[in-house]
Amino acid sequence: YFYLNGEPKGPFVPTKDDYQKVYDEVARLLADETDYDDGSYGPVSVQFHQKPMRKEFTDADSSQHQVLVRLAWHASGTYDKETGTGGSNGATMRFAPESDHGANAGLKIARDFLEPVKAKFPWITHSDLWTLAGACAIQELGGPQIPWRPGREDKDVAACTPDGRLPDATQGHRHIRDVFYRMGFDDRESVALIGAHALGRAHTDRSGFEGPWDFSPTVFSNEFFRLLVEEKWNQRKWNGPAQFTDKSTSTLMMMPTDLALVKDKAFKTHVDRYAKDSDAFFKEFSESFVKLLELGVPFQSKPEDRYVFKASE
Ligand code: ZEM
Repeated sequence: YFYLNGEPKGPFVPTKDDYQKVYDEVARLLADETDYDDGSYGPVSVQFHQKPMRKEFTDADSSQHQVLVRLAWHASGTYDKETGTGGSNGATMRFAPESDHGANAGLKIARDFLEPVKAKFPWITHSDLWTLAGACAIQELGGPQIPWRPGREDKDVAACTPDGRLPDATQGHRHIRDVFYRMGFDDRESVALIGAHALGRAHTDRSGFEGPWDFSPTVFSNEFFRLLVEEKWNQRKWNGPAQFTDKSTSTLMMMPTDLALVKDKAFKTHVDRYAKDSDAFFKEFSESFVKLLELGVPFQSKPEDRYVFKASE
């Protein structure tokens, strides 16, 4: 209930402006947090195609934006179109066992980051907040607009999804199709979505993999696809899981599922197209990401009622 002068005034019905305030708060916290970075991978300081000095990657290299994108993705990517279970509606990753699923390692950081926002705007559900924050992070990192609408409800622990619904990076093209088709995506949408790997990096203490996919991991771009096509990728010699490194600088990485996108002919058609056409990637990523965040959500509103949030300056 919404209280005015201590009197309950009936259910509070938030408007677009109220959700924009949530967006602004997430963006503000992200900007504050980014100031603590060493800045070496900040959006301003790194130019595309610039080859940085070889360096070790530390936590200071990644801001919270990328992990918020990963949270929105893992909250949504459990969807199973046959049973209608999983998906962003429910925010069941708040609970064990789902919070402890191997694929979700490191996402507590993202969930905790958003708790002060939830405290400030208690009327928003966790499931709406997590998806809105993902849309916010994409836009704030220079990505396409992500039209978003509310309507998700939090569910309890009984709605947790079984382990194994999210993709496993050690696998190949067949596994990618199994997982993304189960959600209801086709090849084109699957490839577009995985292009989010332009952002952020892998952490040895989360997934076991290590490093960023491109030279500007805090800028949304089609660099992931360009590098997949233009670089030569060699297996990295190390004790960690099988991953690949770029021949030119040995500073970047690709996981087996990433390279599956150029080994598989049908996937590669889209990789080639996105590598050449950034506008097509931005447009198709946005459409696919909007669809991802809405899988299995019983909206009262119509697609044309989605909000387009104003990005911060
Ligand atoms: Zn990811 N992803 N992902 N992904 N992902 C990681 C990191 C990030 C896969 C995967 O196993 C991994 C999509 C698809 C797939 C992001 C977004 C999206 C990491 C590293 C792994 C292992 C985690 C770590 O160590 O911190 C696989 C197998 C995928 C499909 C085949 C889709 C789709 C995404 C969004 C639309 C993002 C933003 C990151 C970087 C996170 C960070 O903290 O920097």
